[in-house]
Amino acid sequence: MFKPLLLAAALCCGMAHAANPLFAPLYTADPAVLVDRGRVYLFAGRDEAAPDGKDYVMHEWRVFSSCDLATWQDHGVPMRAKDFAWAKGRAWASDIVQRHGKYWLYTTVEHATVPGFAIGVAVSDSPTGPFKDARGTALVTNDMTTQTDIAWDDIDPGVFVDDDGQAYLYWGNTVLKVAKLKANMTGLDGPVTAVPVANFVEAPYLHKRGGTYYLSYSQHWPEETAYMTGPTPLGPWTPQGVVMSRNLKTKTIHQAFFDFNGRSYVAYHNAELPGGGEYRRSVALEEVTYRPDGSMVFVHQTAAGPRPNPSPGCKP
Ligand code: FUB
Repeated sequence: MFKPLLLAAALCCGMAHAANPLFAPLYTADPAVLVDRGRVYLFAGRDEAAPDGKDYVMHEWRVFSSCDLATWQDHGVPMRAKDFAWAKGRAWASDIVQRHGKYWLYTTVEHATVPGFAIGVAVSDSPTGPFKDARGTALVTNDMTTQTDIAWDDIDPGVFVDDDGQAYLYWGNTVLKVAKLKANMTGLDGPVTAVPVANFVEAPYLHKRGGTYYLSYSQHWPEETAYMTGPTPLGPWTPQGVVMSRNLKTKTIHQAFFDFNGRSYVAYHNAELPGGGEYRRSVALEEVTYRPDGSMVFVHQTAAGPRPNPSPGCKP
């Protein structure tokens, strides 16, 4: 059963328009977006750190949906990190795609027996879950990649299914990596390739507009959002610069670009909810504009968020 989540601005002022950041009073981070049958589904990790917390406390992902980006419904918890029997916990960044009539959730978790972070894949018949481990083992473990010796370099999956059905998995921290996915979505198809990107930190995300592929990511520390463009899902990549500036209250930003009902958007996180901070972040949304040459206009964070964009036929 859908539980309406009316945002603070809507409650106080009788407005339908959701203000940034979204999903108060929950602290949320690392948005991933799926547009399915005219509806936007937004997945986020839930930040549960105490106000004086010194690290992420993240046990579960949450999923919300909207027909207009103004009113959101809270569908609760589609999955917890420990739903992967092989995981120790830590529900870090995820990504969601639809394929073969099913919904595939790729997530970062800490592995229980292979030291370091890992990437798992879970599947559901519904975008709101529940999601179940699709393999029974991790898709990527820290020992599979050797470019750096840090424990958190295999995080932040960004999955993209191209028009020809080929799926790609980008991921990484410090070193950007990519591999093709098998048609069954649960295995790597071929080698893992490191992609040299200056100043890359994390949060790779691939989207396509017309015939151009956009590979966005977080660079520098504190992070800002940069992107590159290319003619194929594997590049070659042309750097296009910074599209969103760093946050004031948290060093991470983690973006997801998407199109919905004729307009373009980016979901990201800041820490602007009351009581927010480094480990108490909040997801927000902005509209994105493309120039005629395909480059993106710099995105400024706003308190208002995007104007409502009602999707015809989508039932709130
Ligand atoms: O939320 C935990 C980690 O912080 C994510 O995996 C990174 O993208 C950064 O946002």
